Amino acid sequence: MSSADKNLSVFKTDGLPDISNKKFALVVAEWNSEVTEKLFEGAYQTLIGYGAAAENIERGNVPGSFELTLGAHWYAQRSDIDAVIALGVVIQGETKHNDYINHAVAQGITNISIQNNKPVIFGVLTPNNMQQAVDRAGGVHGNKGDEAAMTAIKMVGLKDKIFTR
Ligand code: RBF
Repeated sequence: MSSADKNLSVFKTDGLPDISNKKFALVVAEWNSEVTEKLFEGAYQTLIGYGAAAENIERGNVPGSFELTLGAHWYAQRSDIDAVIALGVVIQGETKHNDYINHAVAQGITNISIQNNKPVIFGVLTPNNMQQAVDRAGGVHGNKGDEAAMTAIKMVGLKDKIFTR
């Protein structure tokens, strides 16, 4: 993968699936809400922009990123939801807590994705400081919320390609 491909904000958009009948759940951490709201906005607008219906997008808030796993699990258990996107910001360096939270959420989201057999997207920023977070949530480095939504769309399409024959 070239470095240009790593910024998914300039994603490849050819061959994207029809998501007009797909349902998405966005789970948003309230901790660092000034940034998580921007991630949500980016993810929501990307889903809408690529054809999702507003009534097919649900949102649930959780207090902090640590709770993203359970919030996402609850949505992922619903058979009508096609993909879940977990959005949070854990600032490194402010506290050793970040290591515990980041690892727990990364592992938790991996686990519930496999358990529920559907995409659960890790949209958690782990920057060194607030400025880096702001830069990645609608700032100079794009919006990781957009990328999380695009990842969800692509994984929904891949699942259909593999299982719908
Ligand atoms: N939640 C976040 O989403 N981002 C953080 O940067 C963050 N830092 C925390 C630092 C400390 C010392 C504590 C105790 C919690 C922090 N949380 C953070 C909240 C955490 O995700 C969770 O909501 C709480 O630990 C309750 O389970």
